[in-house]
Order: sequence, then C-alpha cells, then structure tokens
Amino acid sequence: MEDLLKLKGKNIVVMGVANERSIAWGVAKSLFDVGANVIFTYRKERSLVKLEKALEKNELEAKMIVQCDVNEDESIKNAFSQIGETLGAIHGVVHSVAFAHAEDLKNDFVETSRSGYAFAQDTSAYSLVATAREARPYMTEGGSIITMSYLGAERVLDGYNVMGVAKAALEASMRYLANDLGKQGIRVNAVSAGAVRTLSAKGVPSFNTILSQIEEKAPLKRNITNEEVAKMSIVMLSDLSSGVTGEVIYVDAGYHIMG
Ligand code: 1JT
Repeated sequence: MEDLLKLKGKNIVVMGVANERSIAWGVAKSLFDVGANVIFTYRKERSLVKLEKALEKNELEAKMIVQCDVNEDESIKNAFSQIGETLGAIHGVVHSVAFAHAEDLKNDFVETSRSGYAFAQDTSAYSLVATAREARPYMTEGGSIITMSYLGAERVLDGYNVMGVAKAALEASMRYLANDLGKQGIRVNAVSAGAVRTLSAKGVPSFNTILSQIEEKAPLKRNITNEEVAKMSIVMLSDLSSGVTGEVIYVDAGYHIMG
C-alpha cells in the first residue's frame, strides 16, 4: 500500500492545526503513518504549544514547524521560502484554515458587515490562492494541494452564513488553481467534510442539532470521524488520486445527496 501511495519521504506542509481535534491534526497523523515528512505551519503561539504537546504525546517528530499568518502575504512567502530552501522540494500542501467573526455566524446573513465579509474571504478563501502561489516554485516535482470545504458552500445551512460564501469562493478558487497548476503536474482538490466536533464547531450553538440531523438523514445513518476525513485526504495527496484535480470530494456519510 505504501508503494501505491508514494508518500514515503515526501515533504507535505500541513496548515491549520489548532489542537488535537483539528482536521489538520488528523491528516498529519495519517501522513506520519504513511512515512511522509510533515511540516507544520501555525499562526498563534497557543497553537504552537498545543502542536508541540500533541507531537510529544504521540511520539511524533515534525520535519519543520514554521510560523505563518495566512492574512499576510509576506508571512506566507517567508514560510514557504523557509520550507522550500531547507528541504529542496515540497510535494504536498494541506490547507485546513478558516475563520470568521463569531457575530457573523450568529446574526442573519443579511446583517454581515463589509469588514466581516472581507475577513472571512481573506482568511478562508484567498489564503488558498496565496498559499498555492508561494508553494508552487518549490513544487518542482509536481504534487497535490488539498483544502477543506463544507456543504454550506453550495447549500444554505442556517447559521453558516458568511462562511458558506467564503467556502463557495474557496471551491471556485480551487478550480481556477487546478487549471493554472495542472501544467506543472500539481493537482488541487477540496475535501468537503461532514460536521466534525473541532474548535471551529465550538462556537456553534446549534451544532448538536446539526449532528443529530445528519444521523437521521445521511445514507450511512451516522456522523463521520476525523479519521475518515484524514483517510480521504491521504488518497487526495497520494498517487492513488493521480488522475483527479479540480474536484470536491465529500466525506459526509452521503449527507449531501439527500433532498
Ligand atoms: C469556521 C467555523 C469554519 C465553523 C465551521 C467552519 N467550517 C465548518 N464549521 C462548523 C460548522 C459551523 C456552522 C454550521 C455547520 C458547521 C467557526 C469559526 C469560523 C470558521 O452551521 C450549519 C455554523
């Protein structure tokens, strides 16, 4: 299986670990399992501390850990040049970053402020574009970029609001990037994860209701796990998906097919 994946010894950058519940952490653990070199970026000092604790607890060693604020072009540029110059080549990137102001997920969407809208777009959608641009010069052997999306990108889900619009932009950006980077042998895809209890989900008062609705309605009659998102992410990062780019792959127990 490891031979089929071709991820052993490959340099994969993982962005967006806030703690052990993060989708990005699940993906990172699976990357370690298949023998990849894992490079982490973090924004806040608090996330770095949590990341280092998680690595120690799981007896894992990061290839590199680099500070990166996705709201700043210079920060992204510096992070990727540091990684690229140190390791030579980058083979994959996991973009698992999103943020919006709490009030924009509480009030009606129509109340979204100009600045709240711009902030969600900047952090959650444009960050993929800037990341792809800075990673590209070092992805000299081709590779795979994945990002995390959610069903709210294409359906109206009460409360998802400004994040839904940002995820729509993220998915469209992913397709345009797939077209640009394809000639360099770089694939770009999105994994649309079903609802997972992470730090991001914490501020969502209706999250329990969302989870029980999925149990009722999804073809598999259950919610999905972080490990299931991680497994599909490995597929999308690996040679197993060599013919797939510009695609949104659902890991949601089939929920999105239902009317
Ligand atoms: C963010 C947050 C991005 C929560 C997110 C997210 N992507 C998925 N979730 C969980 C979620 C949230 C809502 C929801 C369904 C799932 C919070 C911080 C900003 C980034 O409603 C249907 C609101």
